[in-house]
Amino acid sequence: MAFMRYRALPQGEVTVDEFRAWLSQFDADRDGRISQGELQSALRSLHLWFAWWKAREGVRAADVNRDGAVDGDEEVARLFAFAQRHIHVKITQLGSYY
Ligand SMILES: [Ca+2]
Repeated sequence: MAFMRYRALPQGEVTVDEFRAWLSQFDADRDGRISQGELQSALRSLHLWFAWWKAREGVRAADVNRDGAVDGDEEVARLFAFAQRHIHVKITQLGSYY
């Protein structure tokens, strides 16, 4: 039985490198790019509502060269900024359980 267990985002302040390391585990086809579907899995692992919608908005916000996936330093940095704006609240909430 295949049970995927994902590492959680570090609690508190997350650096772009930590974010990238966390994100890379959802790169299912290991092509070094995060597609909308892969981003959706990442958001689901955070138990976020509207993961599909947020994944679409995240790729839209980050995908500078419009190839449909997030790759490269600039796009990851833009996705990180998007995540801080849109999922940061949830990350802090998760922290309060411990
Ligand atoms: Ca891209």
